[in-house]
Amino acid sequence: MNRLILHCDLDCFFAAVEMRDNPQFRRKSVIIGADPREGKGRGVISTCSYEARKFGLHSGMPISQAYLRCPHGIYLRPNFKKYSKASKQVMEILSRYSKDFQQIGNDEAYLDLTDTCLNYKEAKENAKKIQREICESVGLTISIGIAPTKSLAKIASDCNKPNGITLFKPENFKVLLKDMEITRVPGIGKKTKVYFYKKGIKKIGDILNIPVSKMVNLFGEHGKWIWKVVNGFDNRKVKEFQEERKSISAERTFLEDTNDFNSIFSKLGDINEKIHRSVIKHHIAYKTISLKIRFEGYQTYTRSKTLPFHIQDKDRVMVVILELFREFSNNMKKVRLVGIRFSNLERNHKVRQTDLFNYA
Ligand code: TTP
Ligand code: MG
Repeated sequence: MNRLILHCDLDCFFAAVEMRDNPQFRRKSVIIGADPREGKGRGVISTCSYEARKFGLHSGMPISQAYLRCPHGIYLRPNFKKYSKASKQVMEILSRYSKDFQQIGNDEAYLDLTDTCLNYKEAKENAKKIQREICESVGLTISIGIAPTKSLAKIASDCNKPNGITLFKPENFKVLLKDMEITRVPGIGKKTKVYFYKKGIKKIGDILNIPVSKMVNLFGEHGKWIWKVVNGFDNRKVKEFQEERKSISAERTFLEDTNDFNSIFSKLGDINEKIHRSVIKHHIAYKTISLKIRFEGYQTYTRSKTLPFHIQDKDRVMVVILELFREFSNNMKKVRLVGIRFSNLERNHKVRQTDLFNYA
C-alpha cells in the first residue's frame, strides 16, 4: 500500500510553550513538573527541554532525582490552560491540511496526504509549510515523519527531533530501521525490551530477520503486531473515530511487577477513567468488557464478559472487572501489566446525555 501518512509531534511541548513566553528560559534546562523543593519534593517530570535531557532527565522521572542531576535547572509548575490553547491552535492548522486528520493526545496528530500529494517530495513540501505556519502563528516547533503507515510515520517523527522532517519511503524504510534500537517501536518500552533482549532481539533488524511465526511463538499476538509494524503492514486508517473500529482499549505496565491488590485495582481504576474519557467524547456504548492481565514472564491472559445490552457505565465496568479478576486470585505470580478493552461497540448519541447527567 502506497500511502503518504504524516505523524506530527510537537517538540518538548509544555517546556516549549514556557520558553516561547519567557525568552530568558530559552536554551536553558527547563523542567515542567512538581516543585523539586531542593531535592525533597515529590512528583515526576511532565517534560523537559532538550538541554535538560542532556543531563539524563526525561518525562516520568521523579523530580527529586532530576534535582540531583540538574540542580541549576529552571523548575516550573505546569500551566495547562496555556498548553491547551496552544494545542488547539496547532490542531486547527494541522486539520486544514487533510480531511483525514486524527489528533492523539494534546501534541500529536496524523494526517493522510495520499489524496492531496503525488509523491514524497510533495508531502515533504507540505510538511515544511506546516512547520513554518506553526512556528509563525503559534511559536512552536514540530517534528514530522512521513511514511506509508501510521506506525512507521510515528517512528519517523521521532528520528530528527527537534524541528525535523524524516522520510521513510517504501523502498528504503527497512534499511533505515535495521540498526535502530527496538525501543523506537511503539509498544516496546523499557520493560518489554528486556523480554526481547533475552531472546537476542536488540535491533529492529533482528525483528525484520525472523519469520512472523517465530515472533508469535515468542511473544504471542503482541509479537505479531510488532513484526507487522516494522515490516510496514499496518493498515489502520487516519480517522478521528473509525466506524469500523472494533474495540477500544487501554493498558498500563507497572513500574515494578506487583501482587498488591490495591495497586492493581487503583491502576485498573485509572485505566477505566481514561477509556471513559474517550467513550464519552465519541458517544460510544459497549457490550463486551475484557480484562487483560500479563504476569511476570510475559504470560498474558484475557477474560471477557458480554452483557445483555449496550452500556456506558464506569461503575458497572469496575464490578465486571472485579468479577473477571477473581479467576486469577490464586495465581501467585506478580502482575506486570493490566488492561481493559471494550468491544461490541455501538455509536449512540443518547448515551452521552445519560452519562453527563450521571456525572453531574
Ligand atoms: P510527548 O510528546 O511525549 O513529549 P514532549 O512533546 O514533551 O517531547 P518530545 O519532543 O520528545 O515529543 O508529550 C507531550 C506533552 O505531554 C509533554 O510536553 C508533557 C505531557 N506529558 C506528561 O505530562 N507526562 C508524561 O509522562 C509525558 C510522556 C508527557
Ligand atoms: Mg511531543
